[in-house]
Amino acid sequence: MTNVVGYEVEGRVAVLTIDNPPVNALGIAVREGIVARVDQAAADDNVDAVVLIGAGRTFPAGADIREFDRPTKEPHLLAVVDHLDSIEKPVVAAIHGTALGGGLELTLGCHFRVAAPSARMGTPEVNLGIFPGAAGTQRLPRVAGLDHALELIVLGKPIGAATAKDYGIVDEIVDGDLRAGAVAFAEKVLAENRPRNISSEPREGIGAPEAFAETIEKYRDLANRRMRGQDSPHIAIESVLDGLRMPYDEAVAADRKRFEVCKNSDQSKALRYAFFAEREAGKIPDIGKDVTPRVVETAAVIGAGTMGRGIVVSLADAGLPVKVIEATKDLLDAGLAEIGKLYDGMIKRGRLDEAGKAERMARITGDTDYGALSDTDMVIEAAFEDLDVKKEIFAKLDSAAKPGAILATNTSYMDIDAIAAATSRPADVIGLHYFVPAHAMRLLEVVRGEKSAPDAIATGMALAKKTGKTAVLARVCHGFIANRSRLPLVREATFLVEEGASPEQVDRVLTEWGMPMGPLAVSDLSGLDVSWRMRRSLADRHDPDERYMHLADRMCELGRFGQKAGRGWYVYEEGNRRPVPDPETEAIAIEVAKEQGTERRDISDDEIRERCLYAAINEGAKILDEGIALRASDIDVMWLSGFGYPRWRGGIMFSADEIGLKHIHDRVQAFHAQHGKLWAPSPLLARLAEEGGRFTG
Ligand code: 3H9
Repeated sequence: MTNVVGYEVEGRVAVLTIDNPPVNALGIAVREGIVARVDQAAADDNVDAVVLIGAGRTFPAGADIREFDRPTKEPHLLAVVDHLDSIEKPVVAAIHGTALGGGLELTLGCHFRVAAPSARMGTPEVNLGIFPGAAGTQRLPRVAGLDHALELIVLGKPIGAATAKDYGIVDEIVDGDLRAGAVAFAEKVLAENRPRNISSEPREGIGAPEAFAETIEKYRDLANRRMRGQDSPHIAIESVLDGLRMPYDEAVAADRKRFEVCKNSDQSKALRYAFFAEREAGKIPDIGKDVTPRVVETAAVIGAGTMGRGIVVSLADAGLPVKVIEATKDLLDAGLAEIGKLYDGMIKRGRLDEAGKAERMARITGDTDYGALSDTDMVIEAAFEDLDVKKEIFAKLDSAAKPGAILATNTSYMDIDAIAAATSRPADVIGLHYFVPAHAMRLLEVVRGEKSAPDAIATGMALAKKTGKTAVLARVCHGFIANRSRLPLVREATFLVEEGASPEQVDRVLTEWGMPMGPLAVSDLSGLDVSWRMRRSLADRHDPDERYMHLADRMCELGRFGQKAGRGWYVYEEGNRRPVPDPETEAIAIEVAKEQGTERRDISDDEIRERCLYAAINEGAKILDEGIALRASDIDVMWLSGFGYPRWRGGIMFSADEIGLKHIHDRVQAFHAQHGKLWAPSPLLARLAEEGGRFTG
């Protein structure tokens, strides 16, 4: 029990070291160990003060999230934190790495806190659908003041050691050896006979909620805007307010009950699922730790269009020197100028300064000659979506790039094996599918071709990490995982408009489900012509028995390309991105419905939700069944980081499991009977529905 918390005495200071890799999570063994060791120190006549520190990479990064699925074992973390208050000898927390959630709460039970300069601290619990349930909501306001406490608790973003010192959370920053510095600090506390700070005691300046109405309103508003639909930030605020209204003991007693409800909520389960799904996505069964990614110290991007420019920025932001290759000097200059403008935009929004821009721009060089690529470690092609163009580029790359360079294509749907076949080294070819805008979007779909080498794939995954992106692996098929699973949702959205729903009804139903924007407003934003071009390029492959998106084509034929044209599914006033309903869209829909023999009718919100979501889920099941995705949770990670699917619903596949696969299969069958071939049920969905199974375990 105590072997996860070590005990050593230095001079008259006991050093308790929590050693529970990888992140020193506060599972039951650690909780028991801390209590036992603290009691040992309290009873040890050779000890006058205590230092609590983490071994390895970090101070505890929180409660053990995996334990949340099981009944809580005593001692509860709250009891551990409270127990620290009762020790007569000063206890100093020594923080390095990430003291998060229960980890930070543990430090608040200590009487003093010192930190390494690189340490980060925070209470990210809201991101897991809970709140700091080990008295963080009571102690943090007393230590840091209400505004700073609410900032940490409601927004869930960690802060650095220097800010923590400004907020009064950290007493001293220790340069050099943390353990030695913490012991020296404890000795100073003893020498100066400093009183112990007990953060559960009432604090001056923290009073009735009415006195803080404005601050509280500010965080309610931020929670509504940044975590729309999510309950936990509001529950966290209620918990903080309890602390203003009640004595400490009553407030924490209320928290214990509230925490259990929160932890068992559907939202928390989905958010915890999302946390582990993201970590799982980085694991590829046949590419173990023994496969080393290739060294990438230089990169190049072919094409300085919208996508190429975003990729260049994401690479330069991560510190990589990047060469931009364009066909002509004019195109190159225009591309580089646009990249400069992207940085200007960041400066305007206060996210970068001029020096930061200059530093990044200095990493970016341009050329019109593929010969410039002879020493580049990774080349990412971001040219026009045309298979012949891409094959031609890859043939050129084959002769220009050095042996072992990674040759990546940023295609969003094309056959990577066909592209790889244009080279003599298909093992070096992978897909890196970025999302617009590539420098800002978190998702990176890494596509594994038939012949991609394991270390080439590992390099793609590592590049994602280096550039702050979430990578998900896909196999080759038209549209890979992300676009292939989303297309059916957009398809149904347009069919529903043809059948009688308005774009605003369709979009409202999906935003009510939690999407940040409706699919039709998104199409207007990204341009209706993008998928129109794709449909036309596939015209010869179209199965006449499958329903076709005639209305979407008609919108494009009429020049309704979306925001850039001032009209698409909606109309847009000059210089305004707000979609305004347009009666002309209905007139066009009526006309197309007449031509296609589609009966127009009143459509319920339920039908819109079911058709849009279940079409995507059915396709997701096919993607899984065909082995295009390694696991259902990978599809979910794509929807969370690529399409803004509400995190508190886990992802489409997790949502399907929660709704029930039997119900979904029944509805898919009904839609199949009504709307034909596109709705053919996935065999995997049929099987799991029959067995009472789940996609996500
Ligand atoms: C809480 O504290 C509630 C309390 O208020 C009240 C209680 C009553 N538990 O992310 P990584 C695993 S709620 C269990 O890849 P990094 C993770 O799954 C908690 N496991 O590393 C992975 O496992 P595997 C509040 C955890 O360096 C491995 O550790 N705290 C936990 O990129 C490495 O993780 C949080 O929400 C955990 N708490 O990032 C912090 N944390 O190797 C959650 C990690 O098998 N954690 N694991 O895949 C993080 O944000 C990041 O993990 C951290 C490290 C920044 C710490």
